[in-house]
Amino acid sequence: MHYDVFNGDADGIIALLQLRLAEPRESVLVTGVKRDISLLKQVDAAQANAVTVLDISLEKNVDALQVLLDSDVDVFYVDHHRAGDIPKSTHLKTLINTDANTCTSLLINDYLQGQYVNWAIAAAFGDNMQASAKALATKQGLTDIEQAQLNELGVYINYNGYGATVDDLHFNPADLYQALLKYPDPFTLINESDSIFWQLKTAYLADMEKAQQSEVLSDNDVVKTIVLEDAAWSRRVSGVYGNELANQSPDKAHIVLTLNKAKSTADNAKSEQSYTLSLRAPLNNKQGAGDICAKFPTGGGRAAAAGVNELPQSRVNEFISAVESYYQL
Ligand SMILES: [Mn+2]
Repeated sequence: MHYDVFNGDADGIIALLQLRLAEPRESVLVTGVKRDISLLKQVDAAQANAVTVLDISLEKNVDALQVLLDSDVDVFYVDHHRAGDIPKSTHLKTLINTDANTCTSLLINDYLQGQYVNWAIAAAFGDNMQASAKALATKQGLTDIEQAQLNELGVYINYNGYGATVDDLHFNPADLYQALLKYPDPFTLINESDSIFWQLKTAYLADMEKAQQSEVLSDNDVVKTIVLEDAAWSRRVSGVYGNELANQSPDKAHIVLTLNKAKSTADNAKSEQSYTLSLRAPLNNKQGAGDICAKFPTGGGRAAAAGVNELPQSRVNEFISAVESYYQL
């Protein structure tokens, strides 16, 4: 049995899409919401003979990876997140590059020598790698309108991956992948009325309109912080809204806080509110976000974009100060 394990965001979905358009294969799909990156442990080592892993940190999946390698399962691992110590094994083939300007779909695009480059461009836009996406699009001779269309497509697929659980999402990422597999050329999808592209666009615009009305908790030259309510739409839109804020003010860091569901404990009076936090480094200074978040429990991520799954309300100001002092000139 072959397993395809992939992050449920645009980069993960489109990395697999390119690979399976080029090399069709029956496989068991393992994916989830964008934040769910402990995916490899879902693979049954007894059932698997080969596994492809896309766009999830090797460091965060190394224990499950070691189990597979010890069971003589062949693993092809492609990613751009923190890798940690990569196990040495004849069963492991890796394509890993943690450069802040590349993503898994761009690595796959290189691997496939540009066979589905329009999809790769959409994915790079979706992962907010604007400069890399534009450079590749320009190299392909795409018009400004075509570039804008692929940008939209990437943003909408990426937006679909955000949520606390798959129930928050419009489409289960595995279903979305299956649906997109019918379109070797993303422009066919874009030009088809009522396609998933248009369904996602309508949903996205409705959520973004709500985000624009949200509370601004802090704003200065260094960092802007906004707060979203505890609702499915907030959990869907938070990451993409963070990207939009970053693109509007490329010299600023951005924090998006989304209130978590209150935990129902017997001890309710003592339980504290917490936030899911997403931090974006200034686009013009893509560093530090992962390090700042890693200083807080349940935090981590990449240099350019990182997060904390449960930041207690009492530590919000401390977090904002940490971001301020890190990026202050
Ligand atoms: Mn990615």
